[in-house]
Amino acid sequence: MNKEQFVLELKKIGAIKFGSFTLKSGIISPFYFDLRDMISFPALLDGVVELLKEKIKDLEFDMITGIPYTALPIAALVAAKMNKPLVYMRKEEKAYGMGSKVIGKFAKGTKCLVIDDLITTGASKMETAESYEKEGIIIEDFVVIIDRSANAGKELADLGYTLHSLISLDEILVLLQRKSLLNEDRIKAVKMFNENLSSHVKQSKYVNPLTQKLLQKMRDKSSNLVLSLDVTNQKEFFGMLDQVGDQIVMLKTHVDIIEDFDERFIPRLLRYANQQNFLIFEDRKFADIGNTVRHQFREGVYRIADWAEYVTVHMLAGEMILQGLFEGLEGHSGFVLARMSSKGNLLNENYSRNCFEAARKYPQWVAGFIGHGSSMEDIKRFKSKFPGNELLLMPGVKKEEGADAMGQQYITIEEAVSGGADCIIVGRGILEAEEPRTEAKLYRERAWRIYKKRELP
Ligand code: 5BU
Repeated sequence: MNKEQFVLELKKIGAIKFGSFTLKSGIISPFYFDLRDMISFPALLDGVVELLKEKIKDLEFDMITGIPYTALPIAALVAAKMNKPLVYMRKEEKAYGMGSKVIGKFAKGTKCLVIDDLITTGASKMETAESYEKEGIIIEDFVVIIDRSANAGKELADLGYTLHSLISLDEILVLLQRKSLLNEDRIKAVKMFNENLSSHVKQSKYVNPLTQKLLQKMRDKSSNLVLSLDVTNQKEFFGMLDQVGDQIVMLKTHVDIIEDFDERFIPRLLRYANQQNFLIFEDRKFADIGNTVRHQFREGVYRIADWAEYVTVHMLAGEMILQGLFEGLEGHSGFVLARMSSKGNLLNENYSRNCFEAARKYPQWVAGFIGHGSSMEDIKRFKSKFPGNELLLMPGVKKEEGADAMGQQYITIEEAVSGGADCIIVGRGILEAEEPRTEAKLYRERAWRIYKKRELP
């Protein structure tokens, strides 16, 4: 069976349909693909197995898996015919004490090829890869029967995976049109539907109002450098700003470490922010109940809400903390701590995911996340799970990798920004340099060059 015959057969058995279909999400789609029933047609099943074998014959892998349910029987046949072991992962949550979620025998470090029926976005494939990787199985390649996505191949490539597909949506359209099985109008509808989907994604970019302001300032100053000005008196504080203020897009403060803090500090800080054109970000790491953080943010000695555009927020106390902080205020947003840079921190993957879920509901109050990673790819994967187009701010950045004596861990500017950091937060890398101004300039230029290539090509 060749590809053309295969597509025609799929159409015949109703596995690919064109018309008007209401999807689970409520969206009306002009096409619908469902390959589940293929197993009831032996010739078709045999045909797809042969096509898949041909597709993967030159790839390197030790075993095969199929994503349940649709792709599993297909993967089993391919594996048996290629004399490769098969494993799969149970869909159900693991009951206590059942051991690995993977069914089948394998050794850690084994390279596994993943077969699936369809791909719509790279996200679910990435989740699959991660669950296998957690079990010590290496995933590099995905093979799908139909690629109906806009650019899942690129999304996966960015994360270090390769997508191979038997056939794309476009190929199916061309083929069916050639056979007069699909009219012009239907084809137009499908194309329009896909274009709308992708422009919808683009339009929803950066709904947080403050984010626009930050992005504009970044472009105006050609800088995505945030200075973490962790010094303990006003003289050093403003002395440093005199040197580096024009290089940074935002100033990150820990106002409570200024030992000679008095009523002159904030007006002076605001004058600098105005003259040197930077935003202010108090890294207060709020973590209490809504009522308490409201006082901490708006009242007390520091009255942070009077002068800081951004603050950091822990999600430990639950999402209502956002309401406590921001409700009824304008011109303020939070960065949620989804990962930290310090060794042994307790913000694990599950915690990050919960942060994303909570933040998803409050785009007006969450401008982005604070995060870190062990490598560029680790950061890319982390960022790809953000619910929308939130910004990623990254502390723990220096020219060279390393650590301090109290648990801080550093990655390089290049890894941070290539991985997806929108701004880098740098403290001692600049503060302890012999010439802070030269150093700030260097950090700015190096981070901006990569960011610009990534976001403003
Ligand atoms: P450094 O001097 O570049 O190591 O300073 C880093 C700053 O970022 C410092 O003010 C920390 O409080 C802050 N920080 C961090 O280092 N790691 C984190 O995960 C978070 C904040 Br959140």
